[in-house]
Amino acid sequence: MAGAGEIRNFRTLFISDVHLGSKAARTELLLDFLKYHEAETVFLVGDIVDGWRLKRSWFWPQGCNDVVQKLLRKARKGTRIVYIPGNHDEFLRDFPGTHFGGIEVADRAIHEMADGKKYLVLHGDEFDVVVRNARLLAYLGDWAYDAAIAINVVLAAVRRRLGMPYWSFSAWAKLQVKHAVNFIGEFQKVVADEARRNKVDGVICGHIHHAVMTDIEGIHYVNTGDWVESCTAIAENHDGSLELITWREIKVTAELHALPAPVKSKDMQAA
Ligand SMILES: [Mn+2]
Repeated sequence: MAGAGEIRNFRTLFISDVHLGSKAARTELLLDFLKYHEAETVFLVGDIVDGWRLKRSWFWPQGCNDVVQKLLRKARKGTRIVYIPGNHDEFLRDFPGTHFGGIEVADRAIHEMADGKKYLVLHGDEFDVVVRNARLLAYLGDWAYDAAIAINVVLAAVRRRLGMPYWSFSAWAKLQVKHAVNFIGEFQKVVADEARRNKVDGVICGHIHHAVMTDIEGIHYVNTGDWVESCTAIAENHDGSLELITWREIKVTAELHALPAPVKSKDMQAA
């Protein structure tokens, strides 16, 4: 694992749920991460900017600008950057196919890894409705499933026009701590099903702030996590293999090693 000061080069990086504009965004750590990680392509997998927060009260410290500048600079230097909006930055969903500052906007993407495996890349909030009503939809069948997603997309667009916030799965799931594990499992299953319907090998998403790489009935389910708590990213190596990077852990470990030994001693802290 790379220590501080060593730049790593990847084929692709996947980052999501930064929530720029919310006080919880770990912009300093992300900036640091972007400094030490280069890639040919960077996918921003949604909820990069927290439009709902900004609508309520404007909070845009220098750290937010620094992150945006860093990404734009990467784009200028030749990194392909694809921005897939999430529910918190859904204002960008009105602009699929557009470019700004060298950044492409797309609803979802199919990414082919270096080894030829295909992955569906999407934020994942469109499946909230399926997760919420999983049992009912399973009972009603395929048509109800498709209808539920279609209605949800229309409803989200109407709410957006009316200036109402999108219903947030992740916030809601966190409130239901007892059931959160079930909901995460259900979300993963539903997203893996979508990958199967698209006849791809895997899926890379965000939204639920739960970074993981796992196999779900033959589909490689990958979640990028977030830059609010976990500070995680997914990286594709040049051979097509994927890596889950937890930057906070690497940073903390590197900082501990940099500390002189006596400072780490419990006696010193007690004193
Ligand atoms: Mn989201």
